[in-house]
Amino acid sequence: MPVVWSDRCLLHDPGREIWVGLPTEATEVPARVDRILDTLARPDLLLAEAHGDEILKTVHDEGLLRYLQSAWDEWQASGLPEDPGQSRVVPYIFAHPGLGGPLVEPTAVWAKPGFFAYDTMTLVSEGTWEAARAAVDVALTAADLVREGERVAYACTRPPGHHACYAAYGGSCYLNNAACAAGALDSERVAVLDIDAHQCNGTQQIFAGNSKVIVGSVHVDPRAGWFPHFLGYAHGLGAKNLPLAPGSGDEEWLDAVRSLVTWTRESGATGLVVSLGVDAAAGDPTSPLEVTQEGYREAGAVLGGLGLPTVIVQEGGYDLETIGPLVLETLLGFEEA
Ligand code: SP5
Ligand code: ZN
Repeated sequence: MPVVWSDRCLLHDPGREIWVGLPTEATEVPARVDRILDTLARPDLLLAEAHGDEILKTVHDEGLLRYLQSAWDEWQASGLPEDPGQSRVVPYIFAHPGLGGPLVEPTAVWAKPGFFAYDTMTLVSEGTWEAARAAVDVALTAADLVREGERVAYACTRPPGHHACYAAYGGSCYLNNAACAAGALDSERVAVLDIDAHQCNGTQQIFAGNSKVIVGSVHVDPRAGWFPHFLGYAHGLGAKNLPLAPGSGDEEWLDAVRSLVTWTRESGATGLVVSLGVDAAAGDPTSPLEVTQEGYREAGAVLGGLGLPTVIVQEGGYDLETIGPLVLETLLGFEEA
């Protein structure tokens, strides 16, 4: 299958994540893309083509787009990297709904991130906008190929996108690449099936009440203490959520993937976007699911069995030793379906 990427996706360098107030090592690092592409070893890699903002503006609020585009420049111009010495854009105060409202976009450079970010783990560096915008181009280029007749295309996107909401960013995500791909497919009904270990709260919010796009997700049960904590429960409205207990392995996970596929078939969907996170694998540092490489290969085959025009969009997966093989096995499983 065609593999689309962009060297601009490497420009984002969050450096670290602020967790419980402390700087911890970044998990969403540029090397993830290198490891995937090294393993896929395709001589025929396609570079993303630049696309306009039309679809992006249907997926995201213009205020969020404007902010992300200028956030690092403003931060740098404000002198915060020298005093007090913070080289990444990071929030300190949040526009929490409990404040009541109306909440007004603040003027202070150090207050602005808390108007648009919902966690402290998703830092903005020099190059974050360029990389996130390039990832959208990667997803849109893959969608073009599928619209033009390819059965499936793989978008090697980074930073990931499925936690990015209409007007807010978080969960290592800034712009929702999979949502853009779904918006670009010309199928009358598109299913987005998300097999990342974490629930796709952004994708679900963006398409809530949308008649073209339906969203299903299998993920670790947020009730067991996992990101995104506030969302992703089975009773979540407007989407199919299949939360799994920590420790779940191939059997439980593949059962859930199969039921997402059955649900998709019954929905009459004619196009498919797969949000491919490989962080449900045993050994991934960010989730307690225990899926094997064979499990990912079988998931690829199950998803491929739908026989729909498909864009596969990269989401999470943080174990640098196994991220490449896990993606490769999934794509091979899809191709052999
Ligand atoms: C796209 C994607 O997979 N995003 C993952 C976002 C989940 N990150 C939440 C991490 C929770 C904090 N764990 C800190 C452990 C420190 N030892
Ligand atoms: Zn994830």
